[in-house]
Amino acid sequence: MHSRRIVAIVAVVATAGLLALGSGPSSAVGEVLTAGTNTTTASGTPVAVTGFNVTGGSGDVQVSLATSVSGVGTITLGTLTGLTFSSGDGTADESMAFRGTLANVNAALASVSFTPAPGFVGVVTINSQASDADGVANPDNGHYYQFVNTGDVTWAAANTAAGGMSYYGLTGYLATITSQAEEDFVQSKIGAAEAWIGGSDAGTEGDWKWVGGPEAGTTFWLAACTTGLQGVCGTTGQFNFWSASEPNNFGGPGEDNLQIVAGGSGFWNDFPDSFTLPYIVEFGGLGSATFPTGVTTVTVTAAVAVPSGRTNFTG
Ligand SMILES: [Ca+2]
Ligand SMILES: [Ca+2]
Ligand SMILES: [Ca+2]
Repeated sequence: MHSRRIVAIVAVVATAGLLALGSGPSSAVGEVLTAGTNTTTASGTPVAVTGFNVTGGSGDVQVSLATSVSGVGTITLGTLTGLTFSSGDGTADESMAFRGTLANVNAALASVSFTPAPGFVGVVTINSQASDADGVANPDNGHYYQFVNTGDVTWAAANTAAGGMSYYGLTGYLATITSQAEEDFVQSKIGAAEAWIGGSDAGTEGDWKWVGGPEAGTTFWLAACTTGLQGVCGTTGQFNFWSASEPNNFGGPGEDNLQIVAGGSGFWNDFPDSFTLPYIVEFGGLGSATFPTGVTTVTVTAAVAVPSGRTNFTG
């Protein structure tokens, strides 16, 4: 891979992930990413790639940079001040993702260089992307989540609010938890707080369905699954994470809405809509994500050598 002799198309992708204010995905997005300026270098010679810049949005931003294929060279940042890396470390990386204040991110973006792999000649593509810094995707499904803890609301109000939220083109919905990995990721967002999620049995008592997202209308729990189930129900084929003896439809009016209980266990409980809680919104599967992205090329030419056995004319 390090000695290809034909011209290849290599993509270096710079990904800048920009999230809005610290609360998460739905806050002010609107970052604008300017990709680096296309440039040229000789084989084996590092070159500065100038022109990368992020503007707009608010709060910290996240940026990623990556070559489109492996083995063609690496990207290095000359300035690492104030950056936190979620992949790579900013030195000789084929891909990297980092976050920081807009000023620190732009200082780093002003110090980008590309070092061609030994012997490589051809065109390298560097891809870039930006987003707000809280927009960390669940690696299990690529979805984003926002914990809304700015005033407790009923489940119905939370469900309506979630559906009105969007994140870089993805429409929100009350979280649908369909695997242990997703359960764990959501729990990491809410800590010891309690929160509404997107399940309800208001349609038919004891028939628990996800109400929104790609799973809308999917039944995940029926009585045959048994109370307190934590895992996949053999009857529905769906993941559950109930607290012991739940759901129990407790009390006179009953309980038709799904919450994660307080304390950090992540366990589920059926709860009355008249109660008010924070809620967690999921983004992914509805709509298409439109993060700011850019493409930059570095053309690596063969080094010019003076033929042996010949003296340059100096007259
Ligand atoms: Ca989900
Ligand atoms: Ca119920
Ligand atoms: Ca209950």
